[in-house]
Amino acid sequence: MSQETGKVKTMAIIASILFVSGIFGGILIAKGPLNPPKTAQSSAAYQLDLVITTNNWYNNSVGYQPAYFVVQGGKLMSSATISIPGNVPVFVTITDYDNGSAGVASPQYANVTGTSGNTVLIVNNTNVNSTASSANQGINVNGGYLASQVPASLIAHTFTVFSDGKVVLNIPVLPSSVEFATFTLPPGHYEWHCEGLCGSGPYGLEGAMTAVGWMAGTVIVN
Ligand SMILES: [Cu+2]
Repeated sequence: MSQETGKVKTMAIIASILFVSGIFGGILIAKGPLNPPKTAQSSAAYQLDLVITTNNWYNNSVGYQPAYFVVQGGKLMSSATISIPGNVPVFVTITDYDNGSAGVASPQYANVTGTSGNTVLIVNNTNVNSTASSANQGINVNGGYLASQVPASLIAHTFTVFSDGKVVLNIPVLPSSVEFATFTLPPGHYEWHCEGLCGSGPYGLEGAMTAVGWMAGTVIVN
């Protein structure tokens, strides 16, 4: 076989592979699920996962400070900018690893506002417990409590969202708790801030409380 014939044969084989894979590829694409229409996508609920941890090194004079993080793609990311879709129910889960309470600057932040029913489901090791029983596969579960308000002195942090300085969302967060709520916001740029006195300094308003990506940031609603 001459080199030229070999090249031609190789080309013919490559061409037929491309042709066959083209046909089957076409069939696979045609048989694949259709992309959902935009309207269906935009009406779907959105899951926002926030995590509060405490062992974050702030600086040598302040030491460790608490900080909010956003779970994205299985990783903890900065909370400096939180992006969520607009006019869509957002299911927010706040997991608070902070076991201490800080209190709040103003009693209004003890109220749950801007969530569905103005309530939050609070789950922690005190209010979720179980009792052995002969029914229910051997366990009776008491699962958290739905709160529209919490004692101000127990608050560890809040997730509070402002629009032009006005509170549009306030979720008080208790120590060592996981909280669940749903809210919907129209598109726009908002500010978020923790209103717990969780920072450093004599009033707990310094350190993390002044720092973007720690206890403050922007919420971009698209
Ligand atoms: Cu805080």
